[in-house]
Amino acid sequence: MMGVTIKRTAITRGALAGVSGLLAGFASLAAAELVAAAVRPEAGPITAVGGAAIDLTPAPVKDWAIRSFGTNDKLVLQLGIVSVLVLLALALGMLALRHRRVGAAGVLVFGAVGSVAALSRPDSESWTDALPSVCGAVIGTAVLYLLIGALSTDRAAAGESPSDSRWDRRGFLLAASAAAVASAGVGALGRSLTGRHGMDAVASRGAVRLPPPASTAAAIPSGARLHLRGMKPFTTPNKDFYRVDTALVVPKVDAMDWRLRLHGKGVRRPLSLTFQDLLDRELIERDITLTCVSNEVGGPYVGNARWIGVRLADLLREAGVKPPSKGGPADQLVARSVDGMTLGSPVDDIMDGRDALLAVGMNGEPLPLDHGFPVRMVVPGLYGFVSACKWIEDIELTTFDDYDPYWVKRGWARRAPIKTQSRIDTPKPFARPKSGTVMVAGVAWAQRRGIDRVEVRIDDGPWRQADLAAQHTIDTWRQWSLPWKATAGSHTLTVRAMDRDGEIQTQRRAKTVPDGASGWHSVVVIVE
Ligand SMILES: Nc1nc2c(c(=O)[nH]1)N[C@H]1C(S)=C(S)[C@@H](COP(=O)(O)O)O[C@H]1N2
Ligand SMILES: [Mo]
Repeated sequence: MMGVTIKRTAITRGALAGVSGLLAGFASLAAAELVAAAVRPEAGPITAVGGAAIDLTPAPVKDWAIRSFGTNDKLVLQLGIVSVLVLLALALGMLALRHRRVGAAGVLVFGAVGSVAALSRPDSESWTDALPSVCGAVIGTAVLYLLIGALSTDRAAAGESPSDSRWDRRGFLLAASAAAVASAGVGALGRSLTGRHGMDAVASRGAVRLPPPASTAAAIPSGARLHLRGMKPFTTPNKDFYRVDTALVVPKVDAMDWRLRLHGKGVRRPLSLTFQDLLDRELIERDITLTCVSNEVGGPYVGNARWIGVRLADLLREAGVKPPSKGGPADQLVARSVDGMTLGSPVDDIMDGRDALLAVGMNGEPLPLDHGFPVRMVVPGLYGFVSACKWIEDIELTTFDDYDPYWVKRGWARRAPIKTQSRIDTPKPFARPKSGTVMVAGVAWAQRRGIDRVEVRIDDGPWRQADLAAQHTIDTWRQWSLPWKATAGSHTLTVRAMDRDGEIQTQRRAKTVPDGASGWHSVVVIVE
């Protein structure tokens, strides 16, 4: 009888020790959140550790995460971090029940990990970034020590009355509830302060009035848009535009405080520009299709928008920069964002007459925060990771020999022009259309070259020429369609494009790493 009671008591105390660990973890994250709101929201332990995890993840794994979870990859990462923390907190609670000081001190290890992560972030500029993790760890340690204290009274430990759980049940419940309520309050306060932090950026975006561009975009020919069900619109609305970046917390930049520095090799007159300086310059408006190197054949990471911005080549010339083809010393332009991301583009490409932009507007509004407010780069013909720096704040002229930007350090190519690609948007994979005429349609892109022809093959039949919608500009994608007399059964539809250089899209299958996927897009349908 007595044995059973002791065992049950032990189990209860063990479980409550686990709960203590969880409460300590919760208290420590809440405290860290509050301190981070005061110091810098990005220095919070979850964001810092998550950011470090993203940077340390090998390219193939990252690519797999983007492929499997798409834009939810960051949410999945955060859930992963929290799950690991929950398990470790339970374990620490149990440990603390046996070795109170050791267990409680274990929380400090997390503080150390969080601090190191926060301080090593590329956007970290001050030792104060360690404070959220340090304060959180100290609070967590104290909470665990106190709660475990209530669980293990000396009397119970001395075994005076083993049949009865002499630990302070009431004391523990009170302390635990107090810790839970206080943590929830502190966490909520931290959250609301963090939210307020971004409000300057939101307000400054709301106050932006984009001047009319000196050079407007050419009108999109009515023949450029096919009105077919299942097709994506020619111009991708901002809310549907794909988003790919490493930012766990979207940088909130106040346009009024923003400055862009332009400096480096061969820069005779370094520049420092405000947002207003940019708006006061000649603005141009262009339709440009952006593509991510992580886009699989047939994938969704491509979008077309109407950008407004300043010609980057004009700024470079003003600063005295010459492209290497004209004897300039710098062949790489490295753009750096406020969150420490670096992207490198060939100076020759940017100055070859294409509309490489420092963009301030996207589809008629200031850049959305997710897409780089207040200023980003957009370069026709180059994958985003070698050109499209969002939240840009610094441009340095250097060489490909001297500096490898973020993605290059992680196994991606130094130079990455966009490969000719085509995609079937309708019918969808494994659709079951009725036999008769079925519209096969989609898009093709070869920015800087333009699309000359699109061909579709049914099963192993001959290639058939698709009807092309009008080509708007060589920097935008082009829609195409083909009416197909579908017969009952399972069929494989395949598409390929030819660019205006006469180059046929290669059949050779390549992975996204290091310089973009290639191969033909196929869709299997079952005609009824
Ligand atoms: N600061 C910053 N800029 C960035 C990135 C990033 O991670 N951080 N990702 C790049 C990549 S890989 C692509 S494809 C484009 C995507 O731009 P979008 O999210 O506006 O579609 O942004 C580029 N600019
Ligand atoms: Mo990308």
